[in-house]
Amino acid sequence: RVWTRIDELSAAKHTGKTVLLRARVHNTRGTGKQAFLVLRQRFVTLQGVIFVGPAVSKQMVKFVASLSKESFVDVEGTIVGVPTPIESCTLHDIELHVTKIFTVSSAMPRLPFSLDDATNVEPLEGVETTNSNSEPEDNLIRVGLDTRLDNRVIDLRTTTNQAIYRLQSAVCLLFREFLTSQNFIEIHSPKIIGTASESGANVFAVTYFKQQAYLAQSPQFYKQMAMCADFERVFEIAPVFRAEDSNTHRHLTEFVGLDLEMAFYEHYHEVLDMLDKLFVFIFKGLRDRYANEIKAVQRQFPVPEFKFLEPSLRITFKEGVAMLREAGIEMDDYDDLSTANEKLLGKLIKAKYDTDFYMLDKFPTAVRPFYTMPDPSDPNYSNSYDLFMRGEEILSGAQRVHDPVLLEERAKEKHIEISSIQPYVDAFKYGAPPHGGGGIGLERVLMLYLGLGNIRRTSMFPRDPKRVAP
Ligand code: ATP
Ligand code: AMO
Repeated sequence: RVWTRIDELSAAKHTGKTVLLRARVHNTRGTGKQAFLVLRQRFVTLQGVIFVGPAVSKQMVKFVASLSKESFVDVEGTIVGVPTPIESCTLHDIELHVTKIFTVSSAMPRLPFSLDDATNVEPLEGVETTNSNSEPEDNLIRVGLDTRLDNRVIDLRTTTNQAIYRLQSAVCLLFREFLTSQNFIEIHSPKIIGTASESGANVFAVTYFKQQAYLAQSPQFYKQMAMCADFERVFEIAPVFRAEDSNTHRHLTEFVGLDLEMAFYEHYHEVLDMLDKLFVFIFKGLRDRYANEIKAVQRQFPVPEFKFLEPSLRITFKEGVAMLREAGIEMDDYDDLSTANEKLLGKLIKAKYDTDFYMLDKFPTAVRPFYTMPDPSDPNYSNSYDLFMRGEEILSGAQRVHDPVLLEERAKEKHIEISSIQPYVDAFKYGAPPHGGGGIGLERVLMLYLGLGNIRRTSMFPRDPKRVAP
């Protein structure tokens, strides 16, 4: 038997042909002698019709009309062209005249929510939308995020979610494609580690036989040790664990880290140049290869198109602080950016340069991890940077200290017990190339690119301080 996919069907090729499909029942409607059923595969729908006739009994029509939504069925029938377009289906110029239908797996008659309700336009708190009034004035039902996450498998069947997770896959694909083309290799570093790499407080401890171990907060030490081992250019796509009790729209306790590290020759800006090209490649790839998915998400979440410059905008931390001060913000030279100031700076930059993406270079040394290289010409600042999308951080990175003496000194200043990071420090004792890199949060990139306002919308089964199921 030959199985057909709905998205392969066309009036030109299939009119008059008999086809066999396995699909979900998106909905049904019966009128005695005939019944309509919308069949769905992933995000494409096709109208099916069944009439009483020589091969079809009245009971069969009744059975079709009574099928519960979301059931899986095997259907055989003939493809017929229709004179007036079927607005409610993706394929609007053909329908399927059903001759045989079998239930493969039936869904409970009551769903936690309807898929149609779950795709109604959603008001987005604190996110700029294309309509001036982001609070829709209609009586449509909206499904809350918790209800969706509690019933995630059903929620994920919506067209919007089908598109979001294809786009998530696309970001990883483009990340891999670009870096591979630049002679990076993909590595896999351990997720059970003996010591914290970022700071002590936010690690999940696990009992590891007779000793204590931790879930990796970042592949930081390992991607740097790969530099010491002469791999020159590496990347990793892997889970990152953070025991932060942050109940915000942008923190998860487990997220997917897109990390990279590279040796450079003369200046750490070689790393920034690489990051610039990487992000432009990703943004263009999404825009040019995934326009349909982006459109599908925008139907539910109407936000302005994501804008970027080529090459990307690059400003220094000092310049950023000056812009904030000009806007009336009081802050010291070496203060970190608060979340509010980060967002404000994003707005100021958008107004001035019309870009939703920029790089902020030369952060104060005091607010960066111990492994960050201070700027040799002014050690109050460092050779480190954050990248922002729509005014929120999506990447942190830096040139690293590759001199073991300075590394120990910097660790001690940050009150880190050297014995706890000894194997990492030792890695630099046998010669190490100057190198730098960065870590990106996959869910944040997608949330901000699409303007979804909550990171839980871009994590298939999100983990936050209150949620470990499903
Ligand atoms: P990010 O800065 O986005 O959190 P990061 O990994 O660099 O990413 P930190 O710099 O440690 O993490 O995060 C601190 C920022 O997150 C602060 O600016 C703070 O505003 C915000 N934040 C953290 N926890 C909370 C919380 N519980 N409620 C509100 N905001 C929080
Ligand atoms: P950092 O801790 O800033 O840097 O993390 C890098 C990027 O990871 C994402 N991110 C998160 N995403 C979701 N939930 C969280 N709780 C969360 N925390 C961070 C952000 C952030 O920009 N070792 C360095 C990277 C480096 O220097 O190479 C690091 O981990 O997008």
